[in-house]
Amino acid sequence: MRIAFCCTGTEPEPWLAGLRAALPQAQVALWQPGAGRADYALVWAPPQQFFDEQPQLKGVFAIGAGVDALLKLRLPPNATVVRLDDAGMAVQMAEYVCHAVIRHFREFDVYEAETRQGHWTSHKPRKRADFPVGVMGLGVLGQRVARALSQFEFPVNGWSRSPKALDGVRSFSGPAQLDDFLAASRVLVNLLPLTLDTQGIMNLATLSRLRPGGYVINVARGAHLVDEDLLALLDSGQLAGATLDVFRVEPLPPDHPFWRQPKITITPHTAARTLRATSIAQIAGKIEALERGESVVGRVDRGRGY
Ligand code: NDP
Ligand code: OXD
Repeated sequence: MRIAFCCTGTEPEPWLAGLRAALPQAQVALWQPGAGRADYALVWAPPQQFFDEQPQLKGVFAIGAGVDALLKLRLPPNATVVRLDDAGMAVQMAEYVCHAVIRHFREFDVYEAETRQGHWTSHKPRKRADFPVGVMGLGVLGQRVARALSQFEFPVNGWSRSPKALDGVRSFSGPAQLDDFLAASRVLVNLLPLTLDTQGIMNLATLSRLRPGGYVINVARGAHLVDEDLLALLDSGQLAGATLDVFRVEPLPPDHPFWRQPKITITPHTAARTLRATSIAQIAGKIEALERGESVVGRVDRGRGY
């Protein structure tokens, strides 16, 4: 069995060594233009040339959870496309989102600014009931985030394509229930995949439906958010702030107005990182399962876009 590794922006050697150790029967190689044909591939931001030269691939494994960029390429017609299924990302995402929600709810950002100025001031405690959190996307990551938030006793709403029954989460589904979901939420967490249906979903109309003093946490993809609409709602005071990990252009260009808006907290696409050892173990297990003719979880539905 031959495995090609084609991941832009990733140091290949530790991945190649890990894959060789996990699958000693396989020939694992870093892809170079003109390389021999492989059975399986591990990819992140591969060039189109890679797939054009490898039409026989049986399986394509993204070393991330989001496959929006991958699905824009012409892929081998018969390849099973598989994304990472948690692989250590869900707990990181739960940490990130809980940190952002709690920092805003408890006003830790305000306290930090005040104590830096030498001010000893305490603020009236805010009520958790006044901060219902809406999680858009209740998949592998969204469900873990919703569970963590409900353990902190925030009221949690969730919105997905199909209805869900999750303890401590009020479920909304489909376009018909989006307005009700937004109206019931004050903090909005985006964990949707980027698809034709979800691009630009956080815009003037939808963000205006949040409860007054709304707060936006975008950890999915930059193209879910209409940047100008967020800025307008922050300027008008309708939204209280935002924590953004993902952007339409990454790295966020130095002249982008988000850098200068003090109500926006920026992190550099780091909410949930791919963990190499866990990911290799997961992918190796799935390659073995596919070789045995079994099905695997995390299979991407190309038509659905995630
Ligand atoms: P999943 O595919 O497991 O879950 C997607 C969820 O979104 C599902 O609940 C799905 O509904 C819902 N959904 C999809 N389309 C729609 C729609 N049109 N309307 C309503 N709900 C919809 O994805 P993950 O949880 O694994 O990951 C989510 C995203 O997080 C990734 O696509 C990626 O962009 C981003 N990400 C960001 C990282 C970071 O570091 N910032 C790291 C990793 C991922 P249903 O359940 O009904 O199918
Ligand atoms: C992912 C990401 O999709 O890193 O895994 O954003």
